[in-house]
Amino acid sequence: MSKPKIFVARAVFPEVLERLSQHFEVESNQADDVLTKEQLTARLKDKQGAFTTGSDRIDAEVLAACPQLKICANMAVGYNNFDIDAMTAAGVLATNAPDVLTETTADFAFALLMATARRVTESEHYLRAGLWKKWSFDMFAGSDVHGATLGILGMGRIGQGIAKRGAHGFGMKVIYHNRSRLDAATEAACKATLVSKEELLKTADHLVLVLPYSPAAHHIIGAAELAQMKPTATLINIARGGIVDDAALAVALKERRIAAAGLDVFEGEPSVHPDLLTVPNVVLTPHIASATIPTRMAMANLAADNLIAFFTGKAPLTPLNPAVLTQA
Ligand code: 8YV
Repeated sequence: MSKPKIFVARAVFPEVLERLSQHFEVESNQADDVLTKEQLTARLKDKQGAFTTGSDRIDAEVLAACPQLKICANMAVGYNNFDIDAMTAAGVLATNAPDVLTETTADFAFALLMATARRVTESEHYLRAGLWKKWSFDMFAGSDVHGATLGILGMGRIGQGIAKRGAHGFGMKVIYHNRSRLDAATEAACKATLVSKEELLKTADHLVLVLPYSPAAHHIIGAAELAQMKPTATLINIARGGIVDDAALAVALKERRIAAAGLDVFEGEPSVHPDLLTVPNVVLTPHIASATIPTRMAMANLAADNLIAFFTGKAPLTPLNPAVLTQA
């Protein structure tokens, strides 16, 4: 029997490709070219499966041109690159890669928070530029992380990991806003209190965004929300570009309406709003929150596991539209 054909849309670990090739006829993009929609469609046309990343958009147009496609396995927990409704309508299973990146991503939220609040990159640039001539009492004075109020918008698995680090590691008071309230045991483990969005914005010393992107979350932090934050506050976005209005944020940072921001995701990335590149009180990283080798390996293997399970008649591990599996 011939093996199902799959396309791996971006470069991955050779070990994972090797695993996949035991089960599939694999075509891969090890050159790691960022494919246009037309190129992606052309490569998927004769495939039954796709191994995708957050930069590969699967929508109704792609699906219509690829009638043999049965499953798209995303090597990401976020899946706003998938049009889930269109995939369900086309009978194409979508899977993502949750859990395996939770702790690594929560670690990174703290890396970015601490770098931002304590002005690590700004002061390093100053030193490298040869500007450091003497100690002074307020040089690069930042804001404390320990004991401060940590606000979390979006309290899923990663939000909870951040809350635990803040509450137990840094003695922070943790407040959160989420679509639904956590159960009492989880709230207690996170030492977190549910508040309104307005209260969150007004009270947080450090506000971390960890909610999934959806059209409803577009610019959920814009000029009006930034105006409600403390002028001493820090804003951290490790969620998705588009959740923050980057142009409004650049203005707020420039005018010191908030103290600083740490951003790992951007509207239209890899492009970054030009004004964010010129304001000093922002720490910018290129979407690396899940980037450790063990975690990226686990994410890739989970995407591979989903493909292998699906084509060997087993239950996929992390389906997003499981209704497809029972469709006639
Ligand atoms: C991925 C992410 O690295 O998992 C996610 O949702 O944003 C990152 O961990 C990125 O999306 C590439 O797939």
